Amino acid sequence: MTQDVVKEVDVAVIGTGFGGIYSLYKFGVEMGLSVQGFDDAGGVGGTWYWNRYPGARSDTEVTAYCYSFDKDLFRDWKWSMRYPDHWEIRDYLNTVADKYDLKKLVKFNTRIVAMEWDDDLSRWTLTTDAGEKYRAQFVVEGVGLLSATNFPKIQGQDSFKGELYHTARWPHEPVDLTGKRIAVIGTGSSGVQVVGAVAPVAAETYVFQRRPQFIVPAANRPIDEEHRQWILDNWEEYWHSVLWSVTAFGFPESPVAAVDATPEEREAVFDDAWKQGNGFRFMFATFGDIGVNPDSNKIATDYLERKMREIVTDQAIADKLVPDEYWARRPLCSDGYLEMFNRDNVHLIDVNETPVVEITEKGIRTTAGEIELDVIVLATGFDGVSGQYLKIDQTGQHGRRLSQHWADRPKTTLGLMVSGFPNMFMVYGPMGPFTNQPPAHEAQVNWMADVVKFVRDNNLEYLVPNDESEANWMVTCDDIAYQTLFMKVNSWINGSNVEGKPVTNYFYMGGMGAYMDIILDIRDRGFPGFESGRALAPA
Ligand code: NA7
Repeated sequence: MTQDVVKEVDVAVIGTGFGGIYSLYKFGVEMGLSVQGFDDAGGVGGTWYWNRYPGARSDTEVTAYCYSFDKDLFRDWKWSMRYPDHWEIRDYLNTVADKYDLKKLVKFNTRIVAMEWDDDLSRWTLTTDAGEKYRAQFVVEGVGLLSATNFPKIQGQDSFKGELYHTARWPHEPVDLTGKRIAVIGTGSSGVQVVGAVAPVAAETYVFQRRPQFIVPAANRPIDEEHRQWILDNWEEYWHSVLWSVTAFGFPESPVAAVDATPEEREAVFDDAWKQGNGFRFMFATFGDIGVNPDSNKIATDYLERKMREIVTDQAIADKLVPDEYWARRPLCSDGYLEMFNRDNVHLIDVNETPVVEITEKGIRTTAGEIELDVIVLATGFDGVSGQYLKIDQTGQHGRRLSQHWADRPKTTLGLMVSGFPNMFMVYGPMGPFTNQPPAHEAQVNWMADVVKFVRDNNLEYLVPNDESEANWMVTCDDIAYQTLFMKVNSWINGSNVEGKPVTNYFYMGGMGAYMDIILDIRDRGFPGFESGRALAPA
């Protein structure tokens, strides 16, 4: 080991969210390899370490938003609600990390800023923000799909004398919003949750909306104990059904096309889904073609518009709250967001009508005048999917830089590995499945573990996808994605929310089950399309 390397390990794990924690467990505990984790946060949780804004909670049903690798954990851990809040999710992830004593493997408050592959040694050298170097044979990047913040540059932002927060970098100490004048910029999942939580206590709430979203009720409620027990009693079958579904959300998806149903059938199905709550359920469990067939999409949005207009009393406000585009963004759900607009002290500012001119010392000036504020909340989202990877300066074989390799758009094989970057794995990387994440994380990390076993069992030192297999995977992903409506509507899903970012396809949209078949087939056939070898120089 050269002197400037602090430590050499089998596997380095960057990030300690759902994917990173499972990676630490898989490689460090189950496989008994030497592991070093890193996280720039002060504790585990990943995106849930940072997302502490009022109202922050999962809007995915928790019985599929958890780990499946430990049945005892599922039995012993009592989720309070169908959608746990950020405190409860962090508590859960801390409990898992403590149960397997994983925190001792992690250097917290430490960001990996660069990684370089050494062909002679067949090893990665990782450099931290403190300038320390670590060496690892394999690297797992569990850096998060929605983790790098999208911080808008609004003129005058620094002059504001009040409090200004981004939802995904919310202070850890309590922020008292009672009786304050608050602006919320952004109406995605985060903005909708913030508004629902702060409007009831604020003096005035100003919601700055650029494009509205379709909203389905969340119907949050205590955990259904019967369903939880059913899962325990049918453990293998349940998780198999999750992984071999389209979206991995744990509910049965509908194979029926909305266009093939009668108006009465549609109404009954939609009414039931509206009552049950959950955006993903409404989109995927009602009918099977809402995301792909424009006519079916319109059938769904007509219903949603009708229901949204029933909630909002003032139809002039409802006009602004109902989108005029396909329902093909990440589906939202909320209990109470729309209802807030029936309050006198909640104001909808359509920035298309009255654009923001600047942030001033006292508040926000739009073309209609200055609004005085105590607090500005930026609920402006993330540089999703690829943003977090590109924050690390990564150099692979023959000096290939990730930033250059991805200059036109992010390219991967299976959303898991990148050509020219041996032994480097991405948990839920670009061109990975478009699904609920925790089950997909586990499946992907299990596949990575199979790669590690393959390399070791065959007396090799590295495995890397070749350019051809990467190009083929990109074609496969694009062929599918461009048949969906998700590519027709701008959002973080196609990169359009961040200025200068490639607007393109970032996902494999063929469904989780099909994805499982593909990755397991490649594994079972000994990784065709990948190259492998040994170090050029003896270790
Ligand atoms: P999203 O879903 O990307 O939403 C961000 C919101 O911020 C969205 O309404 C944007 O408007 C709005 N936005 C962004 N920049 C601006 C500026 N400069 N001015 C006005 N409005 C702006 O992020 P979230 O954090 O809510 O959710 C991200 C994901 O996290 C979510 O999908 C879940 O998977 C969890 P737009 O609609 O783009 O016009």
